[in-house]
Amino acid sequence: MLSVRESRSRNVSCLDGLWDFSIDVDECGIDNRWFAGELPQRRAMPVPASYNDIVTDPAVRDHVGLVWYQRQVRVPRGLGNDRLIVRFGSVTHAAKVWINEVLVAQHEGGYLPFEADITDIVAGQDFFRLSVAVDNRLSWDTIPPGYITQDSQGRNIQHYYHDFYNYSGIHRCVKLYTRPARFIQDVTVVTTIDETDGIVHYQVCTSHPDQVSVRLVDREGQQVATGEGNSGELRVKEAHLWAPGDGYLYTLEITAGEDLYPQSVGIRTVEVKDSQLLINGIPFYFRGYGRHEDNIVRGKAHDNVMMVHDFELMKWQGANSFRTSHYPYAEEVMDYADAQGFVVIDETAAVGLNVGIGGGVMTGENAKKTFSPETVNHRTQAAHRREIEELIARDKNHPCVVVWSIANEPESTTPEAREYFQPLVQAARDADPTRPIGYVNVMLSTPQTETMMDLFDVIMLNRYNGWYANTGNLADAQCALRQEIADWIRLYPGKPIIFTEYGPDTLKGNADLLRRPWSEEYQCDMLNMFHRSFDMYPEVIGEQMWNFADFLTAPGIMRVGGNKKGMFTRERQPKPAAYQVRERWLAMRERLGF
Ligand code: BDP
Repeated sequence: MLSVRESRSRNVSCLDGLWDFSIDVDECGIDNRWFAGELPQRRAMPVPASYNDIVTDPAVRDHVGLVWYQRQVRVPRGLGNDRLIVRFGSVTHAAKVWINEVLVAQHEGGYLPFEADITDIVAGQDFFRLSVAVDNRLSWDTIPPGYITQDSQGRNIQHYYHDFYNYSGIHRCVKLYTRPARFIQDVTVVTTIDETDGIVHYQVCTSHPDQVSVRLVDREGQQVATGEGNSGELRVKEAHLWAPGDGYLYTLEITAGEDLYPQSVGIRTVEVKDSQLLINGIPFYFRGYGRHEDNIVRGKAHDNVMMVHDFELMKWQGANSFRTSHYPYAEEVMDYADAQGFVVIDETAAVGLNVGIGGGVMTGENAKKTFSPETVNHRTQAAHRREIEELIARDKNHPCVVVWSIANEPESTTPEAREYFQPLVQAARDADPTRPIGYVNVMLSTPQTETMMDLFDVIMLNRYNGWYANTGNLADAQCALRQEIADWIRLYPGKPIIFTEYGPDTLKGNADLLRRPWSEEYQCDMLNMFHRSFDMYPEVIGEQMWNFADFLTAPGIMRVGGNKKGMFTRERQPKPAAYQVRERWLAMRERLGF
């Protein structure tokens, strides 16, 4: 799916702002045709934002079910023969969209975009009414999965197996854009390197059989190559490569009939070889974090202020990469990572496919099986496949993406797990034969008990030695960790290992001379223990600690106002360990380049 870009044939306007909002307590909005007029008992709600923390009423904040958003939109003037499209960056988790009284779009999956051509419905009108019914319920048929029970008051209670709050609403920008009636539908760009030349392989899909021509321009606007036809290869002499820390982008200007679409292109290669991940033929070492789209008041909403600030903090600390744990991030973040030369492990929203754990701790639900007709089943798998395909369709042209992560901490020790995942790995490879594929492995799934790692190209490990195991005993934690790393290397020779999570909960300001768990000192010591261990194994090619910043979770006895494993607090202030890690990472940056 193409990103929304402005060009001489495409105008873009933004529908963000204050919308009307109502919760649909009795779930009668559709039957009562709320889309046909003003919403009952409406209040103002900003878009984009999670609605949960905006309000003060717990009944709204914790509402499990449908809520409605609505606004009036002016039809752009002078449309001529152009088409008008409305596009949502994400609605969490499912959406139905009406233009006036016509249902124009339905989408499931809370972190990926969708759009609808609304030209014929709004033709001849000055204004139209845009209504969105948002459903935040998770079930065994959704990604991520969950289930609902009723409490003594008859209220829905949402349960899920992942460790972050189920923020809901219209989380990313809503855009209205125009394009010609005959238009460019899609483009796929793959790049290779031939000595000092870059080769850009492109394939363009158009709505009609129009003649396609392309020109590649550099950052200064100078044309460096041209081509004709729907597919082809462009050779760039002495190419300026996209590389970690050097987000150099060319623009592929695609013309088909009246339509012009500008596609950013970073020329770079990615390959897994001999326990290393090579970017442009050079071994890359990941320094960074798992992150969350999580902020005070706005929840999971995309926000340019917080995005740029977070990248500044990551650069301050010497990071060069992150994982989009545990769902696809806003398209703005992916564009910015491209431009900043950040390296990204791009993850689907398949988190919590594991009834044995929830937020790192045993749930006591081991009696239930994760993969069964009553739990994660073939409908979940179909939704998961769609998630993989939609993610790759959205992000395939981002040079920053070097690995697809198709799930976080699924159950991965049974034959059922393998059976579930094998076709999904194939779906990912069919959608993108060029990038390595991995899944993020949970601590309970050891090299000896894991049943599916051979299907994947990289080993990604979340390990909490010293926290959930050997709590407070770093000597024993270290032995166990090193033994396990050695076992992975022995059993899976040639596969690189990336640590995608490690670190203890740490309360800022909690100092402890005895350096015990939850203290700032313990965070320093535990991270140190991991880092010293990583340094012993060339097969370990990355350290992405958990987490960049503290974040909100559902309430629970294991969480004090959320998960506190951040390098930074939720307000983005550094904990002492952030300085220690900074020293290490800046020295590595000095030694290895970016
Ligand atoms: C892992 C999860 C992550 C949790 C983390 C933790 O991947 O989402 O937040 O552990 O327990 O299980 O802090």
